[in-house]
Amino acid sequence: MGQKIGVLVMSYGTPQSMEQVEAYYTHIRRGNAPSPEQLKDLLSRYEAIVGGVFPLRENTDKQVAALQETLKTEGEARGVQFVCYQGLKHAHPFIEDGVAQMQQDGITEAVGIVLAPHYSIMSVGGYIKRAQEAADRAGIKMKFVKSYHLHPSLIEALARNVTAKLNQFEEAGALRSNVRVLFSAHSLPERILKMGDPYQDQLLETSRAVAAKVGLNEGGWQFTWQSAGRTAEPWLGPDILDTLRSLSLEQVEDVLVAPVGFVSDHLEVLYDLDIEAKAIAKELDMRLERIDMLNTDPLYMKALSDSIMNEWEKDDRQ
Ligand code: FEC
Repeated sequence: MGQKIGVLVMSYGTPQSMEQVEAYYTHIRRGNAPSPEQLKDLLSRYEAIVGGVFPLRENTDKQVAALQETLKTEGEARGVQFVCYQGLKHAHPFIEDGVAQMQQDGITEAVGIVLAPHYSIMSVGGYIKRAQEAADRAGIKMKFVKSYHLHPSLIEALARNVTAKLNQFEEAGALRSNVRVLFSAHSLPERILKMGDPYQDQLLETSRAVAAKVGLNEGGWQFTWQSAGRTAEPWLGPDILDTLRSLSLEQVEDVLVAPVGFVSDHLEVLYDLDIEAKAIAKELDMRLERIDMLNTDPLYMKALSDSIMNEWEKDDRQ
């Protein structure tokens, strides 16, 4: 097999035990330890989620393995070998560890991609900055996929998952046209808008494309934020909990949430939506369901692998 090309697959990262939560939280807060109340609150959220305490760890492993498999065929067709390395934002192996491993394995060219489809300077931009700095130190030539929020396979997978849940509403006796679809994503501080950040626009583009593919009419869907940080500055809204309260006033009884900003099962989905939002929905006498997450969906793997190929084959002079 010909030259080895590194693929740095970057993801958020999660602790691997309750004892590691404090260090993890401190890392997210750029070295500032959380208060005892903040730590207690986060520990209780991890305790509350079902299906394994830290499911993101295993899900990221599975996604990277599935992507490696998908890239095998692409490499064979091009006479090169794509080798995946994990680089996590807030846990081991950190982004810098992934780059160091590539250097140790003699990799000189690599492509980086984040397991999050939408670009923001505060999210994907942060991953890329750290990877680029580490690659410069290691003498590795790196290119990056910045976003892939409109890749046809991603839209197809999300639309299929929305349709599957709408069918379930119908089977349970609801009128399909009465179900409100809420597309959601992690909120960020409002100041990103003044920075001309593309995050919000890209999320709306994904939502619009999925809505069109599913055949939702204009009033059948809307976008809302979730999981905002608890800091003093304003975060993008409306938050999903407020959106549910407004929908209740509009007499909406059936809601399907599609967290298009996330790609796997983890705390922000399993707690913020499945426990917290569902509890509010119950109080409001609403039925709230969530679409399945993509995890290792072959269509998602295709979206990642196509985006990596496109970036790798881009002419450097462009
Ligand atoms: O399952 C897990 O263990 C981890 C789930 C998880 C994912 C995730 C994704 C994103 N975040 C984004 C932005 C922020 C900003 C802050 C922030 C804080 C937290 C905390 C936890 C957490 N995030 Fe996260 N995020 C996940 C988990 N996130 C836990 C800390 C406690 C809390 O606030 O709930 C605020 C930082 C600060 O205080 O300065 C900003 C964005 C994404 C989606 C893109 C991506 O995956 O990178 C954006 C998964």
